[in-house]
Amino acid sequence: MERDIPHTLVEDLERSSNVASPRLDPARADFAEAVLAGLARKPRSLPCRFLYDASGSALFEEITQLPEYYPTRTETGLLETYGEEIAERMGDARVLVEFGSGSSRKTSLLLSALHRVSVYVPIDVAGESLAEAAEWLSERHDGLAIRPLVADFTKTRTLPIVARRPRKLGFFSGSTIGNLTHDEARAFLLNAAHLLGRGASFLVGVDLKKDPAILIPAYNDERGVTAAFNLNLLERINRELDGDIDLDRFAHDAVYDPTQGRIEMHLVSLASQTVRVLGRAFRFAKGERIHTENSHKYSVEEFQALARSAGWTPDHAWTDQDRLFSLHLLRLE
Ligand code: SAH
Ligand code: AVI
Repeated sequence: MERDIPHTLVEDLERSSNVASPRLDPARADFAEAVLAGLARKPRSLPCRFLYDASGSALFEEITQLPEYYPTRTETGLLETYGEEIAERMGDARVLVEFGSGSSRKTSLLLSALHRVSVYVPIDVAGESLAEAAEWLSERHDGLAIRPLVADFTKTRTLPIVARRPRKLGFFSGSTIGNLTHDEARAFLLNAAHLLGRGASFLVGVDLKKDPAILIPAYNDERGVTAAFNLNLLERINRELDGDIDLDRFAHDAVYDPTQGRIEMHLVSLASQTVRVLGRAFRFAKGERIHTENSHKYSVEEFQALARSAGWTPDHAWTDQDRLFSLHLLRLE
């Protein structure tokens, strides 16, 4: 969709780029606008959806394999154990819409149990990983029509024509809903209700509240993969927005805020320094932070209350033995 880009920003982009027609690239303008605004506000923050360029998506896949990062293997285990039961409860609708589909590895497990699904719409901001995932999935699920949508799932208001059937299935895995604030998550669930329609079933993966001694290492792993994932945002700014940020002068930090029930990722300035992005200067004091991601954790009851507040009826929740992760089935009556 064409966006309304402030004139000065378009000029900045044109001045800074040696690539033809930056004016015609709304994705870059969206990134530029968010970065200039996010670095100017105090405290500084950047929207976490920008963590997922091609390198960021690859680093996230690496995170999912880390011994400290329990969410992916635990949710996969739940799908392997309860797949048939989940599919039975989800019903026989033909269209599956997935939000933040990433590599679609868990989707393949779900699709193997959802025998009636014939149309799959994965929605993701990361265009390259979306295309790769679509190809990977098409090799494994014969006859499945895949219609990827490169879009922000908080702003998606319509689906491709083949998916416009009255009753649909939804999937939102990985606890990506935890990357939204409670208000954003409620708005997302309201919009998902609009997209999926009356009679819809929605399967949502949600990370559970737990001991920070388990949470902190999951977001600050020994090998430093999560640090690289976080710092890649600065590298993306340098590459796409003509930045001059020295990555050695920022460090990854992950903290748990018990009052908000969330992990926060930050980038901490290791020195008093000035960085430049699109010709604009931003002064950092030593120790000053850029907040790059929230990852909210919920109890089963807290998430069910949130879902109810957005018009969804909780149908069932599956959890693993160690109560690390939950899979919620919601219905729209
Ligand atoms: N569901 C997958 C991937 C989780 S990673 C799994 O469980 O493994 C989060 C995914 O959501 C990434 O692929 C990222 O590109 C995508 N994403 C993050 N914010 C988004 C947004 N606002 N709109 C669309 N996709 C988004
Ligand atoms: C995608 N999302 C649910 C991940 C999470 O756990 O919040 C992103 C992530 N950030 C750091 N590690 C993983």
